[in-house]
Amino acid sequence: MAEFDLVVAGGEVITASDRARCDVGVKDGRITALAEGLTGAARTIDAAGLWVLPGGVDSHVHIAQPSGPGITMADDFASATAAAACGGNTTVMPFALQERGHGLRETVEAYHAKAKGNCRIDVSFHLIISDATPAVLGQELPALVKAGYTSFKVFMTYDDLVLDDRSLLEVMDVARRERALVMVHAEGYDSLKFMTERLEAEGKTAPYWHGPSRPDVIEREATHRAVSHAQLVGTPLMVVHVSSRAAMEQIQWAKAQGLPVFAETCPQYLTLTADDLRGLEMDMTGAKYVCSPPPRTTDDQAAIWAGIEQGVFTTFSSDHAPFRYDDVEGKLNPKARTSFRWVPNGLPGIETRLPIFFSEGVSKGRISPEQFVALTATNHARMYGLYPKKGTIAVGADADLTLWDPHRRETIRQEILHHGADYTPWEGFAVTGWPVVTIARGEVVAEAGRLTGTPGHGTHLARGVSSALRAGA
Ligand code: DUC
Ligand code: ZN
Ligand code: ZN
Repeated sequence: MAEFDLVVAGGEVITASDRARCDVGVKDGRITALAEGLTGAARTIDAAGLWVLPGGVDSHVHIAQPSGPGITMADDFASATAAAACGGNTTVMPFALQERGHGLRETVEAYHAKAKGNCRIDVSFHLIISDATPAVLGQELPALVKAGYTSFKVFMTYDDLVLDDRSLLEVMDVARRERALVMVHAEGYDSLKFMTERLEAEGKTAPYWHGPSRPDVIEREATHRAVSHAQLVGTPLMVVHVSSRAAMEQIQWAKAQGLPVFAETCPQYLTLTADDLRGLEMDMTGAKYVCSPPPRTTDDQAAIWAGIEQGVFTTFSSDHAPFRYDDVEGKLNPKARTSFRWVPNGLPGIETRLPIFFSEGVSKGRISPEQFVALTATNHARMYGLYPKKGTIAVGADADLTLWDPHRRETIRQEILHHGADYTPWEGFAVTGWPVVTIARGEVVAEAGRLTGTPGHGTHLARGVSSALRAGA
């Protein structure tokens, strides 16, 4: 029997901390050797001229999530994980969203039923808590954390999801006791509603006004409030999808106090601006860019880049929340034409996160390849309790690898993508650097933009404790 099922030969192996030209030997889905000149493989992939990176871990994606009456997300688990694999990812972390009136355990089971047999790469669910009942706080949440659902998101806005301050504190307190990580959507409910109603009363209803309805002041206030709540309770906090200088400054302030506050940002906040929501002439095409928080200004982009370079951000995620544009169940649903508030919130980005960040970051000299790996894989695994099984290249780790061509030029176009959306916000965006082979637990799942694995290869991962909650982290 061959010593290795697979050897990836002659590539430049790059992790968050090191780089070396060596072969990667794989047996039974795990890395069993890192050395020069490995032989005895059933299959050898020549990686000469390529970089061998840990497979991307995208810790913030939405898949098959209920999105309101008459609205359907554009991706199920089959299409989302196919797109993720083609985009160089080997693990994604979607949310299991609790709808009010429903329990958490039944919510998780429903998402497992949707995912089972359909995933091409590994998945692991975060929870979204929308109904912090005594049973949820006292029994369901503690039991689910023990079962490996060690992170959950809370919302400070949206009629169907918002938690009031008392509930936020209660959820954070469960997280502290059970050693789970709280992720927060930091936009304030009342201020946002006030702005929305004021704009609508002035007849400002086109998708463009989505941005002005939720200015950076609203994100800043909520970020500060969430940080204060986490400090009061004494638990770490992950502020997801940070979009603005103002919100980022709150995180810098928290870090300067020594608080365990972490931050995530996304491609849309580096590459899109509020002007994209104008569409052609303040028309509905602006809906293609409606996401929350909204894209801001070039000054905010510069601030976020500076934050990335200086280590303010721990993770770079897609916040993939895909809706079709030309669809009555998507961005062009009938109510969306009456006001921006009804435009489904989110962008498709699971397949384009890595190329955009590599191109704008590494190819343009803003970050090192090692920082790229940390921000797109290793830190996700650490923060969400998957390290060192995921997020690195080491003997014993899962053989999750992306063979990356750092010089390949490509233009992002809808026609080359695999997601269920009918558009990409980055149509025509030119990049340098592209994933050419994706290997998930030793199986080649995507090669040159073609799917080569099987649905069902991906499995659900129970997770351990976040590095944010481990002593000395
Ligand atoms: N928050 C997200 O994280 N994704 C989509 C929409 C939202 O509000
Ligand atoms: Zn959110
Ligand atoms: Zn999201």
